[in-house]
Amino acid sequence: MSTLHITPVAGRIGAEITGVRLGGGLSADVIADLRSALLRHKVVFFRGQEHLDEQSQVAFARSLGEPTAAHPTVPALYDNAHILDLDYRNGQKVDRWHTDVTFVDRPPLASVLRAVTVPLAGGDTLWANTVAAYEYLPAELRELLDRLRAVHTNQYDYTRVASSDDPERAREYAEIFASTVFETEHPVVRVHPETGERSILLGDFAKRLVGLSAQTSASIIRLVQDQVTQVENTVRWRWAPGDVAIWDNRATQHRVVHDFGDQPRRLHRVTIAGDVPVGVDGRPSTVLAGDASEYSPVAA
Ligand SMILES: O=C(O)CCC(=O)C(=O)O
Ligand SMILES: [Fe+2]
Repeated sequence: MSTLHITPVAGRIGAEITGVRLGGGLSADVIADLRSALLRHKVVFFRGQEHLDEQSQVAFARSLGEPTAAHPTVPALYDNAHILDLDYRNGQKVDRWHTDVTFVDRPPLASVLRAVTVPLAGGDTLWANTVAAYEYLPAELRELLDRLRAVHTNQYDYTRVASSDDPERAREYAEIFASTVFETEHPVVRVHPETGERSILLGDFAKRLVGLSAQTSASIIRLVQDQVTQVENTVRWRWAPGDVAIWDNRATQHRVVHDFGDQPRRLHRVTIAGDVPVGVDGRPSTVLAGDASEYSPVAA
């Protein structure tokens, strides 16, 4: 047992952790407690970690697993190969519910996100618990979803930018994002490799359901996403500089709230290598396009 204090933030997801200074070299006890809090609460928050920089953020992330490259297609921060620089002046849009990097066969196990610059108000981030979402579905719907598979892709429609955005920058960013095509077929319900819990694996990169018409696919995806993102399944974090959030990317979706206009907002993300998802029937995800081996090893 370590000296961590863990306080739930919302009823079904999220906890704030105090009593730890994040960085490399944390004791095995602390790491074990952090890991179990992450499995239980799905996203954990830390205030006041202003001492962290790129190097120590990566060193800390390494204690949870092997850091991936910053992203399969988006270049890393200039001086650190593991840091994805989320700076909203670059035309990046993450204001739709998603699980990180699900267009590859090995989506990250977890993401470690650190606030560098945030607006005085606005730009909160929301997370949804995809295990709770599954558990609260009617049994008949769970049984259907257990058998479905979905195609996830990084090819997305860059024309769907908000009116406040710069369409030219959004188009440029979308071109980089999709510069190499990645496409993977995942089970819609995955079995969590550590907890055994069933979790919904969909989100914004899921484009269609295998074997169903485009219309039926879209309707079912919308139905499920509406359930996942019900406010009861979510938690919302109001950032201050130096805050860190870690989420279990196998059990959550998230999105930013894009209500901060032109104010600067910048966060640095490190992702930890994950495994290949497995469905209720034991079938793993399969690659349709793209080789993600340079992006990330497969976690054991
Ligand atoms: O900027 C945010 O709040 C979330 C960004 C995001 O989607 C991510 O870090 O994976
Ligand atoms: Fe994300």
